[in-house]
Amino acid sequence: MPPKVSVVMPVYNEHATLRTVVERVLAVPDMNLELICVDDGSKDESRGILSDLEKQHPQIRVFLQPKNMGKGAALQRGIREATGEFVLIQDADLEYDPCDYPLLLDPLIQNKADVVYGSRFLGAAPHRVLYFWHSVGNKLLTLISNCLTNINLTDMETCYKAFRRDVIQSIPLEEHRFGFEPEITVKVAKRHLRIYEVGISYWGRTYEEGKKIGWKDGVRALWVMLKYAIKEPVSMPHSYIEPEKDHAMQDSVSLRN
Ligand SMILES: Nc1nc2c(ncn2[C@@H]2O[C@H](COP(=O)(O)OP(=O)(O)OP(=O)(O)O)[C@@H](O)[C@H]2O)c(=O)[nH]1
Ligand SMILES: [Mg+2]
Repeated sequence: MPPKVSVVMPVYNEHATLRTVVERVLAVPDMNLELICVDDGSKDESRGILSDLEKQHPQIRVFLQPKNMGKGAALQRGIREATGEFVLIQDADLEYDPCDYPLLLDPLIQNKADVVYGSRFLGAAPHRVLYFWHSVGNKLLTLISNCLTNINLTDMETCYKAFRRDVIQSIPLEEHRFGFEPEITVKVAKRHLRIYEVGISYWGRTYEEGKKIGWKDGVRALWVMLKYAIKEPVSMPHSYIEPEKDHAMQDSVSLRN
């Protein structure tokens, strides 16, 4: 039996894509997963759709936020409820492809990584060609994040992030809206966790197709990065490397000492 994975899906007014994205998540072969959907006070039919899906599929657990509180708050709720060995974030639009789960989970399953980011700027998978200035903004935010944390990511803002559950549940999260990505990046970097990146496909959408993120979110991300770069203390992981599973890594650590 493969290790259990908790897929956490924040949902806000996603009636157009919700059924399809849930079907795609559940259709990934050879997975042992629970799908935790957190509705963030949707005003469209998303809640009704989630309640139908929960009745149809025993792997789905639905949680309702009392009002719209933001993606970060929805993720905090979902992460708290997770029971799998690993936790993976999945947006409820169709910009990311669940077929990439095996790629994302592989470094975690091999116990090489504590955290895996799916990068839209790496690899040969299809990437929709979209806004030039958006890609500049994304790369600039990633560059600033790298300067502040001294890690070499290529895509800090990616939605596809996967974690060991004990790791993500041990990190206190504070950002309620779109600050989740820069907050978690600074916090994992400060903890000196083992971070990997894998190239993923990206089926981005245009503003006409429903894209919402704008330049103000970029400014907010900058502020969040600076805030946690200053206030988050540096700490070392204590027991994240299981010795019996990772002799090679232990040996290389002792050789360096
Ligand atoms: N916009 C928005 N999304 C939310 C909120 N709460 C939860 N979400 C969910 O968070 C995920 C990401 O939201 P998106 O609006 O797609 O944000 P994004 O992918 O960073 O930006 P886009 O380029 O606009 O797609 C989706 O699954 C949303 O349904 C909220 O308050 N506002
Ligand atoms: Mg999106």
